[in-house]
Amino acid sequence: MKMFLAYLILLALSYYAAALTDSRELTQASSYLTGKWEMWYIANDLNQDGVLSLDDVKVFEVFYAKIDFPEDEQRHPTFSTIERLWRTALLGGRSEVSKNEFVEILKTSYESNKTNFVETMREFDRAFFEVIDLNGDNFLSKEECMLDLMATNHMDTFKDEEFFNAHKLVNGLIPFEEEIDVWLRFQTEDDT
Ligand SMILES: [Ca+2]
Ligand SMILES: [Ca+2]
Repeated sequence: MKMFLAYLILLALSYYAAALTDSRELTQASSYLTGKWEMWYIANDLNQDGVLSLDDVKVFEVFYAKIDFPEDEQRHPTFSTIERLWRTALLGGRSEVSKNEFVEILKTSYESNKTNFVETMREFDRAFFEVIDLNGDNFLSKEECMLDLMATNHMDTFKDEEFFNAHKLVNGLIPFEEEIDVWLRFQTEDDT
């Protein structure tokens, strides 16, 4: 009888431990992370009409379409990747979204599968950086960053070159992977 009781207690404890483990594995977006997404919504509203839509990505495209690319043929496939990701990952397939809807779309995606969410954001960031990396060397120069900030109406971010110099520079340039990591931490991390 004692053995049986001990067995039952062990069984109960193991279920309890499993339940604790499960709850730890649930991914929930913290208010800190959703706060960053709210800031990102405002930053992505490139035409500054108060609503996020495909018109915003057009602002970016129109700016870069005017610049002579050394690898001109590369630009259009990258633009179509950006549009696809903008439409699916940020707009949830709609033509435009409010700030609350935007946060909800990201929250649902993040909480259902964080790994997929991070990979989608990585693809999204890479597509953008491929456009702004004008000479295609996989590094971002100060001039390339300035043009990007002009394209996205964020020149104020560049004040005193602080923004640029905050990166881990290699020979005075930002390595592509470093810039992607910086953005991924902003878009997907709960505590940085
Ligand atoms: Ca807009
Ligand atoms: Ca470059």
